Amino acid sequence: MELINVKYKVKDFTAYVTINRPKALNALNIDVIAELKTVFEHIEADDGVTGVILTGEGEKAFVAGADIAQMKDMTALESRAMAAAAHKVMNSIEECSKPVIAAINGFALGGGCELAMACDIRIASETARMGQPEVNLGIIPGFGGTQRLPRLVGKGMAKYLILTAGMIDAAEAYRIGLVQKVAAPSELIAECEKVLAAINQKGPFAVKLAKKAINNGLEADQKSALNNEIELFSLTFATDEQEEGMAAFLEKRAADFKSKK
Ligand code: DAK
Repeated sequence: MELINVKYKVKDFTAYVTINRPKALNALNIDVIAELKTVFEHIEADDGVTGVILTGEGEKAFVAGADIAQMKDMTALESRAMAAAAHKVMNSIEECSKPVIAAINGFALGGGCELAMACDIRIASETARMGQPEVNLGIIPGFGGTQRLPRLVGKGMAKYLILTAGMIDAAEAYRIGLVQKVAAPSELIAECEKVLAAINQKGPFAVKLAKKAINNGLEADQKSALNNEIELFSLTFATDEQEEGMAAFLEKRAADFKSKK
């Protein structure tokens, strides 16, 4: 993988993906989006990765939005191509078979907030600031914000944030359910690792199916979503994981899912 704008490393089965344009507050340009695509394709195919932490380089920003300098002179058709490419990447993160945690280490604005929302879980540094300031620029959110934000915080709060272009701090993001935890800046990555470690102790197939059931369900009407849950739930009974998890409970011992893989 040739990467310039994104850093990638794997340690202890965790992939660390870091957007690396600190001079532009890690703004998303076409190259970053292309590199994220490559990285997430790689993660999906790599059995040596069981979880992902996505963050921004430096102490100031997760991602301060799409790159305004690059967008300024785009034609409508160019902006459409960019949106299509970015949506594919956001979807591949949302649908990744491994849990993805956004470590929000500073500004997460516009496309940055949208990138964080495509992740499964968001953990913010106390210094994080989040928002969808697009209407300040005469545009609307274009990387999924009009759809993922109301699904996370409700229609009223999403309209409030998008229409006012307001920026909120980590405490407020936590209060409205936009982030699931807040950590001291120095503890941010460790906190994400702790959450991934907790998930990794569970049955990996069950974790994957639970994520799928939630994602599928939110795209469907309730009846179809519940039917989908029945199918995925019953599938877990075809696995060694279910046998091991239930046997371990009844034998009053910790489940050992790893040896059942
Ligand atoms: N794009 C490009 N450069 C950026 C940037 C951005 N989004 N944000 C910051 N920078 C650059 C600044 O220009 C500055 O560069 P130099 O002047 O040093 O060369 C450097 O990063 C440091 O920024 P500041 O000097 O402004 O730092 P401050 O601490 O004073 O302020 C700030 C931090 C985050 C409050 C401020 O930088 C800021 O307001 N940034 C812009 C936030 C923003 O509006 N983001 C864009 C939201 S709109 C699309 C789909 C989706 C989108 C667009 C198109 N299509 C399908 C085409 C999404 C759009 C958005 O994300």
